[in-house]
Amino acid sequence: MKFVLVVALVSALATAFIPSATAQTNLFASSTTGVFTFTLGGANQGSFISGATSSNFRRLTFGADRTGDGTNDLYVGDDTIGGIRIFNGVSGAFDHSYSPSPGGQIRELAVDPTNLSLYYANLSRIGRRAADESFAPGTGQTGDTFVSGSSMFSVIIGPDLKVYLLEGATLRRFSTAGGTAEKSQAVTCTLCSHLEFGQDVTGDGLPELYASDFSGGQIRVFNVLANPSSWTQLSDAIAFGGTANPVGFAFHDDDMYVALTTAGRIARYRWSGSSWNALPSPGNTGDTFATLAGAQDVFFPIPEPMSASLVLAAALLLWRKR
Ligand SMILES: [Ca+2]
Ligand SMILES: [Ca+2]
Repeated sequence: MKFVLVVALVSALATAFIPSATAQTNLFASSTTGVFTFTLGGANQGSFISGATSSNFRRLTFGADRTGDGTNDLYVGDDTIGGIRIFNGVSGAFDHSYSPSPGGQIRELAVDPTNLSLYYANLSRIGRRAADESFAPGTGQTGDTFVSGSSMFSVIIGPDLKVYLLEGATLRRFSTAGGTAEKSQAVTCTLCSHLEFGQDVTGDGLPELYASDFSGGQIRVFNVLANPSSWTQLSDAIAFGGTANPVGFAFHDDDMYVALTTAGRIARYRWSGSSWNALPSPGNTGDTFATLAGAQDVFFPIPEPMSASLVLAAALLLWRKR
């Protein structure tokens, strides 16, 4: 049964992720004023986007092709317009934007890899649009509202294809149908601003759920997959201190990249098998991968269909071992 599920998902992903003209191996990073690409050596390759400016860009992700060229496009939250800007995923040219209603303060973007629906957190709710931008409300909701609430800063789709979000300091899990939370649990997090599944630190082959604590200055870690009915909060991955203000972060191989907005840099750490250790890029010290004033988010695009399929298939195959 689970094998059938894996095959079905791989097929869905192969359809959903359309081949890109160019393979992307760079890190994409947003700051309040731009979107840049970096080599894994920490070199800033300059602005990726053109045709739109802001003083309040936030999170970024790659999602459904809206420019019609057959490649995934770049989505960036923009507090200045209270909405989401869509850029050509290959050229970086601005294409169009939309403002959810209620709009304002888009603080997180997440894509469902099976159908490229876009989820967005804007404090009072989680919104959702289908790949064609049509409204995709959750059960019992209208318009583009997936679920409503308060202090909604973050949302992510897990390898179990469930929707995880933090409402204040309460971690909640929903099915993609929305409606009532399947599970809710209070956690320690002062102001969590981003969620991501990443490095398995418990050794069971299942990724952990990570959250950046903006005010607390930590990267929090939750084990939510080993026992879906009983979650545990693990030791913090990294403690930056309260003034660095970690926001978006991303995983690549054994490394974690973290955008520290007030500190104005992207930090990098490598998992040793037992701890996270600072890994500066050449020419830098401490945990500095690159300096970036007003750093907001970091992201590794998965533009090629097999890459996307293999990532989730691998996660699900590991999941099968339970
Ligand atoms: Ca495109
Ligand atoms: Ca684990």
